[in-house]
Amino acid sequence: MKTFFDSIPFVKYEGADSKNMLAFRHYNPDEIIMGKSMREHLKFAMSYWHTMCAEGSDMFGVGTISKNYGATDAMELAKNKAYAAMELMNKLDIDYFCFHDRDIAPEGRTLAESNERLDVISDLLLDLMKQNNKKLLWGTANCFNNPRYMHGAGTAPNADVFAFAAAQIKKALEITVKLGGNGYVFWGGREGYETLLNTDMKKELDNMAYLMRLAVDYGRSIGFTGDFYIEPKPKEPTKHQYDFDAATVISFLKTYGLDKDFKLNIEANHATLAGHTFQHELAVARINGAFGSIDANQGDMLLGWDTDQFPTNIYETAMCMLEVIRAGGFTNGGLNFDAKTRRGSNTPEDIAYSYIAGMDGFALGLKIADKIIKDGTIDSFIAERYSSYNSGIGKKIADRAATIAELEQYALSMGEVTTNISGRQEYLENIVNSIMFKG
Ligand code: XUL
Ligand code: CO
Repeated sequence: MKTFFDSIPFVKYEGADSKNMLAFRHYNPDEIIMGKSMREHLKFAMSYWHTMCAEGSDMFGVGTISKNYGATDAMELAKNKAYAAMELMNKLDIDYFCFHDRDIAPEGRTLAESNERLDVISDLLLDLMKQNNKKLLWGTANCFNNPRYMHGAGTAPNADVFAFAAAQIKKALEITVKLGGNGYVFWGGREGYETLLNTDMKKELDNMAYLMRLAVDYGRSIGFTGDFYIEPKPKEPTKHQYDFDAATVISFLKTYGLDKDFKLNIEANHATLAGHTFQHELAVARINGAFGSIDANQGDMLLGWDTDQFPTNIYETAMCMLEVIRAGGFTNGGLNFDAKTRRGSNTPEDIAYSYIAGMDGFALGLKIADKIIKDGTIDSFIAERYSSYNSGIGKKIADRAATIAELEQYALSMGEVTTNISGRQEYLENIVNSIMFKG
């Protein structure tokens, strides 16, 4: 079999003291934490688009790394990419991957030709996945790149575009089911607007929901039992994306009766673009029963766009894994590295260094989250902070058995509140630091 990543070894766990940067220092796939292996907890996935396709171009310059895989035509390229993807996942010990339809097979001159190409490549991927024991975390359709989607896909003012998007999503669902995908993602790339001077917001939202309803009904009819996800993002490419953040998306799903079939795919960099922490978005999803999957990356707090960097901030990965554990862990979801090497990190080894950094970052995050839970200070502090609801007037409120007149009587007889106690934020931050760093 042709190989493409000869400079990358099979990466193994060597422990925290290893000096080998092409080894895992913290990700020990078989180590058991809270009764489950790290492999099962973390469910790492490779993003096909960044890792197999993107060549490092930006608005000011062309690519800096070739993802040509020695191919001379578009279909040979797609096939070589599939082989290369398996080789890389094997070397990095990653079990899952995620793709857009157009990442795995190039768009043809017609929709029919695009679909035929998807058939050919998905046949190949199916074989390769069986041989290499790889799984599809989720599939999706790229309904944002082609100029036909300049005004949106499901939210386009042009019904022909809506129909085209529906057809593309139908095929992407078929491929996802064929490859045993656990999830199907809607990221509303162009589903937003630039100005209300030309936009009927209600019509666009109604249409977007209808497209999702069509996808759910069709997906279920062809045997898709996994989760549909919406991936919230507040801006970029449009000024105002409809799927702004977790709370907006949950309200949308409930309004249109889609909440039984959809969960959320939370991306760290999208959370911060919305002015939230990653942990906030995960918690909003969790408390609404909508926690699904994660696009693992990090942004740059000095920049106002989606930098999709590999996650190396351990405080963030720890808070993320704390939320994942509180949500009961992943079922159909996992940690997809929706992340790319910087434009200046342009060698195949940089891809390996990046994944190792991200995987070790989340392995450490998992270990720290486990320690925070076992230590118990944070959880018991939170429980204690609300303990006034366990007895007396608080118990009545908690039981929803109080009347407003009774509460007034209580307040009048109290005179003034004298029972507020410190929230101890800095103390708690230092507790987390004392668990994370032993010096
Ligand atoms: C874009 C983004 C997408 C989705 C899949 O910001 O995150 O790659 O994850 O379409
Ligand atoms: Co993403």
